[in-house]
Formats: sequence, C-alpha cells, structure tokens
Amino acid sequence: MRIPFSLSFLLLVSISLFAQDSSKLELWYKQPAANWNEALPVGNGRLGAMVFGNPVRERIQLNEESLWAGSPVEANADAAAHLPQLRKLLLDDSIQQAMDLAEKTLRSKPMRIRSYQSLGDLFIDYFPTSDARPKLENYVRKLDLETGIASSSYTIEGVRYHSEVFASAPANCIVIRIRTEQPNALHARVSLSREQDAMVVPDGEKGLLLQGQILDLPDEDAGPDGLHMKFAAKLTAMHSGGSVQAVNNSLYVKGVSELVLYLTAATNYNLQLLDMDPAINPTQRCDEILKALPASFEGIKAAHVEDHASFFNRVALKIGSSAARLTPTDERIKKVKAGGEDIDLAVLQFQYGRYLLMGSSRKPGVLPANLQGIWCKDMNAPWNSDFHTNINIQMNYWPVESANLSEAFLPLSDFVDLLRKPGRVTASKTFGSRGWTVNHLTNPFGRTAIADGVSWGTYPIAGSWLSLHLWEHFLFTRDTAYLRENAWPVMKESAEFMQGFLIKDKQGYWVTAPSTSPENAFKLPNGKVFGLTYGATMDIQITRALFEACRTASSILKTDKKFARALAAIEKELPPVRVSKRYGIVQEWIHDYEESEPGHRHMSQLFGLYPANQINRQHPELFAAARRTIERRLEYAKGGTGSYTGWSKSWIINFYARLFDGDKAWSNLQDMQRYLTLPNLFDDHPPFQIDGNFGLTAGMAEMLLQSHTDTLQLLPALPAAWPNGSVKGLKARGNLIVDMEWKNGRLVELRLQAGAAYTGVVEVAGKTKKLKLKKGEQLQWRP
Ligand code: FUC
Repeated sequence: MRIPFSLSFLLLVSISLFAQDSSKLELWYKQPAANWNEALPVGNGRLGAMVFGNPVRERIQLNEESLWAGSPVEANADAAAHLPQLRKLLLDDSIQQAMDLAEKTLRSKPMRIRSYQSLGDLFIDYFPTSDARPKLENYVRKLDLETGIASSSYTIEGVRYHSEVFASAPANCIVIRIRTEQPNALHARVSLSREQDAMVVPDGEKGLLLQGQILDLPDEDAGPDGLHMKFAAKLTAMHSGGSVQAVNNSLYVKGVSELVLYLTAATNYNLQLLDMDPAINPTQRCDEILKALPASFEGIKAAHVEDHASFFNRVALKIGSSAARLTPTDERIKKVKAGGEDIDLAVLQFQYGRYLLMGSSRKPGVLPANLQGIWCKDMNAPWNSDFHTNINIQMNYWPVESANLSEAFLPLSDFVDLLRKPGRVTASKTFGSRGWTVNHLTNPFGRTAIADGVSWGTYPIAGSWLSLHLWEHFLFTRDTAYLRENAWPVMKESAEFMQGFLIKDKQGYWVTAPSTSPENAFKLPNGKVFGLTYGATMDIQITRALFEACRTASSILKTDKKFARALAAIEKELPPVRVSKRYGIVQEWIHDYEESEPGHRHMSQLFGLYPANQINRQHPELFAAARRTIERRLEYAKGGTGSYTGWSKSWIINFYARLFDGDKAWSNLQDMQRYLTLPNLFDDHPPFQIDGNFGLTAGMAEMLLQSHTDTLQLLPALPAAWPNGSVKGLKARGNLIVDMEWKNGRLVELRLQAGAAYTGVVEVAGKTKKLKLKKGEQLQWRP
C-alpha cells in the first residue's frame, strides 16, 4: 500500500548547499514555507498566487482581484441640511456639541464595507514512489524577480522534482509546471478548494471547475446580506507520460513525467458599472481564456518572461555587496535583526516593491492595488484588504512613476475616474457641494460615503488627494493627451468640490469643515479628546497642492482660465502652515492643540514635506519643524507601534530623503528590515500590509533622485553607508530617465535620456548646471 507521506517526514530534510548565483535578484530559502508569510507571491495584476513550495502537500493560495464581498449601497447620510449648524459649532470651538450633532447627522448607513476575499487554494498532494520513509534532499525554493517565476527543486527517494509557478499577463492565467528528472515518477492528487461559497467538479477528462457565489451573511452594519459576487476558476492539465484523470474535486495524476497546469479565474464584476454584471458569466470567461492559450508551455513561459522583463528590467540598482545573496533571504533578515547590516537586502526590497506593484496593478487587471496588493488569504481580511484613501492607496502608488512603472498607475487612474459618479452623490448629499469626493476608504463598488464612524471616517479631502496622483502621472510622463482627457476632468471636479466645500473662518481664511487629521485626535484643556475639527493642516496643504496643479494644468491646456483665477484667489486666503509653540513641530490642527497620541503613526501635517512640495529648504523654519515633528513621533512611539507601523516607517524614509538626511533615512529603513519585514519580505504592519513595501521603494528612489522642484537633485540623500553604487532607469518628472554611478559618495557618471523636451537645472553636491534637452536626446556627464 502506498501511504501519502506527511509533514513530519520533513524532519528528515537533509540539505546540501546549492551554488547560488549572486548576480540574481532572488528571494530564496532552504525549506518550504511554514506559513503564508513565508510563501512567495506571483501576480499578473488580475490573478495572484502565494506559492508555498511544499514537496509533501503543495499549497498555492489563489486570488482574483475583483472577488469582493458586499454590493453597491447608497450609504450617504442626508447631512447637507445640517452642515451650516455643524460648521458654526466647529468654528465656535463648541466641539462637544459639534460632535454630538455630527454623530446624529453624518453617520452613514451601513457604516462598514465587506471584505476582499481569497479565491481558494490549489493543493498538490504528492504520493511516494516507495513505502520507505522518504527523505528530502537538496531542497531549494526561490522567487526570481527578473522572470517572475517562483520555483522549488528537491530530491525525494532519488527522484528529483522541479516545480515552477508564474502568473502570466499575456496568457492571463497562472501556470504551474512540475517535472521529475526520472521519467514517469510523478504521482499526485491535484485539488481545488475554497472554504466557503463554492463547489468543485471535474471539467472534462483533465480539468477542474470551481464555481461559486459569495453569500453575505446578515450584518446590518456591513450592508445587505444575500448572494452577491459570482466567480469561477478553471484548471486544465497537460502532461507527458502517465495519466491524468479528473475525479470529484481532484485530478488523479499517475506516473507522469511532466505536468503543466493552467489556472484562470473570473468574477461577474464590471468595473465600468462598479457593480456585479448579470451579463457576465465567469465560467464562460475562464473558458475563453483557456481556449485562447498558445499550445506550448515553453512558448507561454517565454512570452511571460519577455513581458515581465519589459517592465521589471527598466531599473537596475547596485549598492553594497551582492555576496549577501549567497545567504538565504530569511537568514539575512535574522542577521539584520541580530544587528547586522545588509545593504543589498535593501536593494532586494526596493526591487521587490517594483515587482509587487507590477504584480498587483496592471493589465489584464483593472483594479488598483489594495491593502494587500492582490494577495490575501482571508475571507475577512484585516481592514477588509480595502482601498484606504487616507494614505494607504496613495502610498501604494508613490513609487509607480519614480521606479519607472508608469503603466501600473493606470488602474488607479481609471478607478478614480469612475469613482466620480458615486462621489458626486457624496459631495452633494453629505457635504452640500458640487464636484465629487470620497472619504477615508473605498471598495470596487464605489463606496464614497463616510465609513467606520464619524471621527475616523470623515475625510472629504480624499478625492483631492487622489486627483493629485493623476497630475503626478502627467508630470512624469508629460503625456498631454492624458492630462486633457483623463487627469483634467477629475482634477477640475475635485477642485470644484473644494470650492463649494471651503468656508471662511473667523480670521477670514478659507477652511475645510468638517475636517480631521487622519486618525489622530487632540486633547482639549478639559482633557476631552476629539478628532473632528475644521481646517486640519493636511486639508489645507492638499487643497493648496490641488489648486496649484489645476492652475498649471489650465495654463498648459489653455483652458478654464477664469476657473484658475478663482482658485488662485482662494489660495491666497488659505491658512498658513504654522509651527506649534508647544514643541516646535509642524502644527497639526488649526489650533495649537495637544495631540492625544504624540507617537501616532499618521504624520498628516507633513504631507507638505512628502509627497507634496510645500515644506522645503526655502522655508527653513518649517523645514526644521518637520524634522522635529518626526523626531517627536518616533520618541513617543518607541517600543510601541505608532510610527513604528510598517507603512508609517516607510513614510519616514521618504521624509528624511526630502530633508536630505540620508543617514536617518537609512537607519529608518534598517528599522523596517529589523522589525517590520516578514520572511517573504512582505511589509509587516503588523499584520502584512503592502503599503510599507511600496513606501520603502519610493523612499529609496527619493534618496537617490528628487525632481519635485524645478531642480533635478542627484543623490540628494545618500547615506554614508552607501559610498559606492549605481542606478539605471529611475524616472524624474519631465519624463527623464536617469542613470548614475557614484564612488566615495560622489557622482562620477550621469546619463540622462529625455522622453520629452526638458528644460531645467540639475544639482549635485551643491553645484548646479543648466539643462536643455530635446525629446529623445541623451546626455552623458562626468562631473
Ligand atoms: C489606517 C491606518 C492603520 C491601517 C489601516 C489600513 O487606518 O492608520 O494603521 O494601515 O489604515
């Protein structure tokens, strides 16, 4: 009798060291993933998979980007009629009464949204070829960032297995190949499953079909219950040698030499509708995708690698010694935790951020990267794995342009465009204004109403912040058609919302009301703590940034001149950003309040330092106050979470880069490596949250190159620990591709390639040089 061998056999693992290639950008391990945080992600923007590399019971956890619980709901409170009174109370500093009124009038219904969900799992149970206790040898597991292939190789009882998994964008499916070096040695059961709402049946001789529909259970706070999103996943097997037979929910694989599995999935979600679409049949979609597959595995793999490389290989970064790559990734993290320094690990993390962004936000996908990108094992994920719009989704896209992946921005661009429709209802019903907006979170069903409570969820500035990302896409690409057709309508409508939303305070400044400084709260002298206010510093900074962008866009497009003049007039009467008399920090609220949580993870009043460009060296007092703000947050957060949260730490890297303090940026990056990095290099909020990965990538790019002013700054925040290095393919605003090499902390070579006509100034080590390049022109400079 053949017995399936169990995990305990892994105790017999014996390892012989592999010749690892230190020139490769790989995550690698000497053992299978013991849990999800050790599994390795592949993604094509639409489908994601987490590969465990288990030689006994392989698990490949699956995701499809649009598989969300819930349904569209009109949740907005009819608050507009109460706004004048609420505003009066806020401006009078009668905050308790304002809060009481807000609780009655602003609360939307339902209050919460439902979760993004896992699609399910593919399991491969391997059967031994002999009754003897199997021994696992020469095990290695990898994720090659340059090819996007997760692989494992090992020997069991003399049989050598090789497995490869990738998510192909051209083929629109997940591809798994397992082969044994000895012929006809593969025996396994391949099964599909999902813990709820689905069933699996054979699909022809050699295929499986998983079909389901999300059943949302009654939960008044989270919206209507019932049968909602429909979904399907289809698996088809090809093999050489032996036999494959579909039975029940499994494929019975016997005596095969090479097994190739193609898996695709679909839902009945329709982005254009921000809703499920009864006209879409997910099973049929899967059929169409699988029928269109090219015949050969080798052809599909070659097309995948070529496509992947065309994005990934645009940027090359070398700092520190790549000899560290000879050590498995998890051991590198352990060494760093023990106090070691591993600069090349940061290089890997930088590139991993790029890898994850292209894996979770690109065609054939249509939705932007959520709190976990696309990779989520749960049915009820932390924070629903949603689109958080009070920093998290914005942070996801911070590296998209500078790390040269502009196309990966388009899903967010399209989504924001479509969000205007429900956003108009929120603008008028909740905030009595025209234009559109969204509050602190959203989902694929276009939730724009306040969610999660009044203090937490009231964040009407989010639409303006998101609109600024469309402007940034233009600044980096200089694509005027995009500006005219895509960015401008969204920006303009955001500015219109702000125009209608701003009110004059008693000092004669235009302010937002109601307003919050995300998730932080202030303490009144009587000890009471509130979040709701008017004119929080971040709101004012975002408004200023948006209006400035709109004015510039209007002059580029030669349109809406009157509108631009009206915005300019408001800008002049926005409150200034102030320095707190209490601690010399940038004041977070309109009044110099005491913070209730001085070590808070959000540092919203520094929006003007990063991502915006309002707190800079032209304002030395604010510049110094910004530094002090970060220091104070970190002092209070010590040992706790607060600004030691993954994404928060990564924001700090960006701040220090903008403060030209490379050493501090690097030491905070090292903190991330030590305390906030999971074995698979996922950012640990905790738990896993992907924004920190993206914030880190953006931060490293910002340390090496800055282009937010008229001056292109080269190596503006190079840490002493990175004296030598080179980078190729970073992108600066103006569509400039920048290659640099530095030695002993000094730039020795610069190459610029202009994707658009460029006029500006370049600065390195305090020296400046004028630049004028024609589109397509290249410049090489050895300073
Ligand atoms: C905000 C943050 C939390 C978390 C959540 C998804 O609420 O303050 O830290 O990132 O979003």
